[in-house]
Amino acid sequence: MAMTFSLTPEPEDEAREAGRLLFAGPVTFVKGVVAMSGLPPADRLEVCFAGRSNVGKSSLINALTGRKTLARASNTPGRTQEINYFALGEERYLVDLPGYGYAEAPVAIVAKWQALLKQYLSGRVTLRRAFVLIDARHGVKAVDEEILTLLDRSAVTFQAVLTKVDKINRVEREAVIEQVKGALGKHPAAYPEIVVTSSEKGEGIETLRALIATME
Ligand SMILES: Nc1nc2c(ncn2[C@@H]2O[C@H](COP(=O)(O)OP(=O)(O)OP(=O)(O)O)[C@@H](O)[C@H]2O)c(=O)[nH]1
Ligand SMILES: [Mg+2]
Repeated sequence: MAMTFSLTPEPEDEAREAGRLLFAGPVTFVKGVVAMSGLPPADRLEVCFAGRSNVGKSSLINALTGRKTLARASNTPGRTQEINYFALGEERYLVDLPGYGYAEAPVAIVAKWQALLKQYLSGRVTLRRAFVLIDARHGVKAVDEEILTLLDRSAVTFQAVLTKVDKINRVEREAVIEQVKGALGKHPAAYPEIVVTSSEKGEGIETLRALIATME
């Protein structure tokens, strides 16, 4: 059966308020994890942010939490090399994953990240959803397919999040959304709604907050 994809609608007032409240509460950096044994206790729901190096994962976490420098964001690709855990009070973990597709990363390091990523995605029982970030200027690329397939195999529901949408115009926006819809159609673990965001301009941020707050 063909899946149909749409954009995530604006949240209802109640969900929007739940999102606002959750993200207005205390946010703390918990730890950077380099091995499964280092994961914090699985005592609350968590969502992770995956995507190519430089796609805007850390910037999105900063925008969601309204803290400019909570997650390190930079022009240097491959900066985030650990699984970084952030806590929203005692309600949720937000997990910033190492970026993939960074051509200059040494092979041995890449292999190590991939192994950890695989273990994390298939072995974390409280992981409720993976947000897979896609640069709105580029759409879904071959390097993204690898993680989408990994998510299918791990049976982790993933939701595509377009980033940096402030950098493209209306026409480009429609085109990339169509491209992403087509690419997601091949993945059984894809959640049927796409979120369009700009960490720079705030677009889609309240929608994501509401999604994370109302997840069960
Ligand atoms: N215009 C614009 N630039 C953005 C946006 N989000 C991120 N950027 C820029 O994109 C670059 C990379 O952002 P990061 O948040 O560090 O990307 P990342 O995915 O965490 O990268 P790694 O940790 O290396 O995997 C930075 O220069 C950001 O300022 C956005 O919504 N709009
Ligand atoms: Mg980062």
